[in-house]
Amino acid sequence: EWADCSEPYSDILYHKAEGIAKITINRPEVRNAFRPKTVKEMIHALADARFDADIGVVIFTGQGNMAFCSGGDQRVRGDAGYQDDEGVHHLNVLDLQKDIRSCPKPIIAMVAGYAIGGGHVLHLVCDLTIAAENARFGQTGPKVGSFDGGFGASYMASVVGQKKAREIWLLCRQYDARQALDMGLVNTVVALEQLEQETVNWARDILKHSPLALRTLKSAFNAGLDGQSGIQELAGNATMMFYMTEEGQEGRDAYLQKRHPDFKKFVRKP
Ligand code: 1HA
Repeated sequence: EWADCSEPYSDILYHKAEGIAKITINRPEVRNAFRPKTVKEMIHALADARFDADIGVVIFTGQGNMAFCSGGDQRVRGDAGYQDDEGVHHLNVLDLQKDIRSCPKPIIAMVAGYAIGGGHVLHLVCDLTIAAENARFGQTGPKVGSFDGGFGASYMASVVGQKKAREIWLLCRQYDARQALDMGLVNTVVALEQLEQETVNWARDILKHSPLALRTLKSAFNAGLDGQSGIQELAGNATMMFYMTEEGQEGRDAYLQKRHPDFKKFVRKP
């Protein structure tokens, strides 16, 4: 049974249950297109999930069966981005993408219906994607005057290969769940009625495993493609684990006790 934590939000729903946080874009009337506020709320909820020690896995999804997300809300697209209520233009979904990648907890995209445009890139940057049989995937940028040349291009190419990634962007076709599975864009395809149960099953399996192993693996998978910031993440985990050792703590203790550190008792491993 999900606990409802949606109270502070208008554009999303936010739920928690047994170690799982679920963030749902709640704008089904526009196929769950996001406006700056939607993205701001998703960033906020994701941060909450990250800092909640009881949460081990995050699910991203869209309200209803018609769409996961149809990308940026074209009705509020101004001349330099998507306009918020103050008229300021944003491309803040790029910040959300970075937060999804750098979140040390696994994130699963649960996709029913359309994952299109910027909504397609959102599922792409999640660690895993569980698709319902009615899921449809694709980019529209070159058709509607946009493109995502960041994770949307290079990371997509690393997921589906260069030829397929270029096809997806150059032709702007839609692909059904089976085609998406065949090209490695999703992890599994299930009946629509099974979608949430199956996604929760995957999350439960993940929750059985070592949090430290999971977070280090995630940063390791990111490291190559994310360049300096990928290395920073991976190295941050190394530092965290070093802090957890007696050897690391000897340095701290010596400093605080105003004495020379004694590292002699720590063996040099081959
Ligand atoms: O590329 C980026 C970015 C790149 C760099 C940095 C930041 C970025 C941020 C965003 C994006 C983008 O997302 S660009 C791509 C924007 N999205 C699209 O081009 C997809 C537009 N939607 C569709 O192609 C179709 O609606 C659909 C394939 C998702 C669903 O088709 P379907 O089932 O036939 O429904 P449809 O009748 O088209 O849509 C239902 C309602 O939802 C329509 O409104 P209504 O006529 O009922 O008033 C439709 O206009 C609305 N809607 C759907 N998607 C959007 C939308 N309204 C605004 N924005 C949308 N994205």
